[in-house]
Amino acid sequence: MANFETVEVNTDLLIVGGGMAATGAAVEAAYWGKKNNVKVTLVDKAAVDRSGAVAMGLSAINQYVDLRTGKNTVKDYVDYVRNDLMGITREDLVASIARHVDSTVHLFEKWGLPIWKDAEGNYVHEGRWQLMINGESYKVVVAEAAKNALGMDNIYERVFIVEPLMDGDKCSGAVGFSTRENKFYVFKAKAVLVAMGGAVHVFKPRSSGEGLGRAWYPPWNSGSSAYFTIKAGAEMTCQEVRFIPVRFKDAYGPVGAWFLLFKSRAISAAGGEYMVERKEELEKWLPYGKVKPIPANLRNWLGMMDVMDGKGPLVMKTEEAIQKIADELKDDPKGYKKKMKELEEEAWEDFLDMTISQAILWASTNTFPEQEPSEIAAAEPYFIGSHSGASGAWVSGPKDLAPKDYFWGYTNMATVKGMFCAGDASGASSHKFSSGSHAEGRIAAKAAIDYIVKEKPNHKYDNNAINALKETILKPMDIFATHGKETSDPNVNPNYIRPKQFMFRLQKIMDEYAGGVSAQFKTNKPLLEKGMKLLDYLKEDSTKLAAADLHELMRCWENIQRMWQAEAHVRTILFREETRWPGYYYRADTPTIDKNWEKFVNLKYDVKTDKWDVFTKDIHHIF
Ligand code: SFD
Ligand code: AMP
Repeated sequence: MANFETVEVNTDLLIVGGGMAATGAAVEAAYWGKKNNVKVTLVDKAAVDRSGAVAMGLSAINQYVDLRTGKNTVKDYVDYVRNDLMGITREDLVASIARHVDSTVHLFEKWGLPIWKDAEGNYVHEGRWQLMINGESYKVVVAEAAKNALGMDNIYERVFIVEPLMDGDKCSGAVGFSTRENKFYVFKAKAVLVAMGGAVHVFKPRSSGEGLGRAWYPPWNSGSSAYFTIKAGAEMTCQEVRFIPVRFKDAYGPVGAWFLLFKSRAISAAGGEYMVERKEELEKWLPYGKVKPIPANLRNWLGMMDVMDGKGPLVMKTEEAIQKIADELKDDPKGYKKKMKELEEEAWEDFLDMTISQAILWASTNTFPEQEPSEIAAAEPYFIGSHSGASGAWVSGPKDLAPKDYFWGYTNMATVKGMFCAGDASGASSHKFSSGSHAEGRIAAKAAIDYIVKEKPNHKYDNNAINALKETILKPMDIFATHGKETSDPNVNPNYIRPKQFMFRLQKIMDEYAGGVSAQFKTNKPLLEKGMKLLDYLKEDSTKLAAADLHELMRCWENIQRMWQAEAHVRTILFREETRWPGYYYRADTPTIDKNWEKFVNLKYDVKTDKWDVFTKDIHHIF
């Protein structure tokens, strides 16, 4: 076996991940931990300052409920989320975040995040729930707060977490490896808070060749949360509710600021505005076709229909939107010029704050947003429970809000004891975004400390099992060391598969059989069944993955984790015999929305029998 030192770390609460939810968890856990003498440790595969989805920064805070002014209520937010997700949402979880998210945003401001203000000193809204920020350093700001709270001695960076440790039915830690040194890490803990983000590159991306790796959501979120929770035996929910964002094509610049702040229109090459011309289609998706705002997946769907009719490309009328705003000052030439400059700057900053590559693409293609429109397109599917998708673990709601069967003792605890989830890791509570994920991290951390204090878990560890895990996790290094020199091209070898090839194979299966970009997001039962069979073969070959170095070892495990996310997804779409989110995926053999399916589809993996169980759970309304 590869010669790796084993490093053991003993702690009370282990936070796995270092993104928005994890940094929120760190701040809250440090506070309650100090009061209760509970040790808190955080481990991230990257450097917390720039890890996760907010690495590049963001240009908006997408969840701010504004309870202070009384303009909105928690119920308003729950109604918005339920409608956007076509009825499939845990109202208790959405409300739990909504009632706390404003205080998290106020903390961001206190820590130094610049939030746009108007002349009266009020926050500048992008839309009803969204605030504009100068967010290039957003992640550094929240990371600093987390580091100050925990102390660097309690933070492990560049350690990739692979597997949970279990003591019977309780989660007792995690194992992983350093991506810089030959070290295998064993974290022993009384409770674990999972916040390792969503999953990208499960489906074949539009980007290829020199653009490979460019995606809207960060490619380094590779399904670790889903894998970790599934392997621990946790019940998972909404694994079919992937997210397809419409984005500026090829560099994936977000559209929210254009639609909401600049009030821009999107049209097809044929000149029509699909949101207007295809209004009648919305009647087919009632009652959600009639709600305001129109659900994200239905907005996608109307645009996709234009593309499928050969009317593409779709474009965002940036020049028209900018002109319309500036025209308000057309009788004041000086003011007009100043406004035009300001709008131009805002357009560029929107991308420079969060998707720098889109600004680079605009620059390299001589695009002047104030003069010409830009192409937009539906991106490949992502698994991201914090945005407009919903996949994640099935977690307990808060005692005061949760219906009986949604509550089992500690808020945000999965169905596995001692395992808490937040951000993309927890499901059925969409539209938390960066701020809600941070708030949910805080909620989950407080509950996890409470669990540790009240339950006083005292775990047993099986050294043989840990050694076996070490052997399995490092096996790709052994395979390459043994066989790597047997062929002149190390990519072509009958004894192994390299992680990049493995990833391409996974993406091809998902793209063609599970409704990816090249299948126009459409699938059906026979396609899914064939896809499942191919995933089985892929799983067989995953034991033959080979890694030439530590970086590739990480790539091997990222792709195994993606494969498990893929399997959970295919099994769930197969089970739900309707089409509920046509702009996310379309089951061509069950092409309509069906009231009888207004239920959660949950699933669970049993590690002992290697069997999956897929079943429904009722939706309870509390508002
Ligand atoms: O408009 C392991 N998001 C936006 N949110 C907003 O509030 N405003 C916006 O403007 C947003 N936009 C946006 C957004 C994201 C992206 C990529 C773009 C634009 C281009 C969404 C939020 O960013 C998102 O909802 C939250 O960040 C989710 O938080 P969380 O904590 O669930 O995920 P994370 O922040 O990505 O962190 C994951 C962490 O896990 C680590 N990790 N660590 C150890 N071992 C492993 N195996 C690990 N695997 C992963 C990561 O390193 C990271 O620290 S807009 O376009 O929507
Ligand atoms: P995006 O940039 O697409 O991630 O959007 C940012 C925020 O604006 C999210 O909360 C979206 O749901 C919302 N949003 C984007 N476009 C629209 C639209 N056309 N109508 C209503 N809300 C939107």
